[in-house]
Formats: sequence, structure tokens, C-alpha cells
Amino acid sequence: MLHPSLSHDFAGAAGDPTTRPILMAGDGGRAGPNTPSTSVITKTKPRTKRPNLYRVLILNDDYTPMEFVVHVLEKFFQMDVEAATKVMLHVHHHGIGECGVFTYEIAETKVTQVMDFARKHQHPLQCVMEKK
Ligand code: TYC
Repeated sequence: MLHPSLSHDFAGAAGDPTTRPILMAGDGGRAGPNTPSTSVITKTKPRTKRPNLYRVLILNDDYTPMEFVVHVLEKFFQMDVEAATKVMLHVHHHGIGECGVFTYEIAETKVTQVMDFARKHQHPLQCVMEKK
């Protein structure tokens, strides 16, 4: 088990791999008191764990140009101009909107990339992540 702070992904619900006994054979009482009298064959069942997922969101503000937000969505979230424009207008009207859903490290990277890019261009655009 990873340290709890490192287990953003692949934790929890589906559980850890289990080792379960599949056979116990007795010796019919012939072994002495200190003789191991049973054998156990174990088999580890493969368990596929679902990763924790995180939404990456952008926030509206009064200053970042619409074209810049569309460019960000195309550049970092692989949207075409039509999809990017829809998301940008959703955020413009509702205050917040989803750019995508990712595992922890990818979501964190996207947030950092967007924040660094916005800062470099001196726009106040904010990008955050939240656990689904
Ligand atoms: N509200 C901005 C404007 O009118 C546009 C905008 C949209 C800014 C989405 C940020 O996440 C954003 N220029």
C-alpha cells in the first residue's frame, strides 16, 4: 500500500488484491504434534481498481478575452474551435465549466499548464480541479 498522500489513484472501492486459500488437505491424524499437518495452496486474484477521477474546471472573470479562453481549451484540452467556444460561452454565462476529467497527476498538470500560460499572458483566468 502506498502512503495515503500518494494514493490519489487506484485506491479504495475495488480493494486490494486478495490472497485466498483454495485447498486445505488434512493428514488423517498420522502426523505428530509438531509436524505441519496441512498444506494451503493460495492463489492471488487479480483485481482491477478504478482510478480516482478529477474534473478540471475554468472560472469566469471580467478581463480574460474570450479568444484567449478558446485558445487555452484548444491547446491544453484538445478541443476543436466549436467545442472550445461552447465551453467558453458556458463559463461566461454560468461562472464555471468543465474542461475535462482526468486522473490526479494529469489533472494537476493541466491546471498548472493553464495557470502558467494565463500568467505569462497577464490574464487573470483561473483553473482548478475537484474530485469527482
Ligand atoms: N467573461 C470574459 C469576457 O467577457 C470571457 C471569459 C470566458 C473569461 C470564460 C474567462 O473562463 C472564462 N471577456
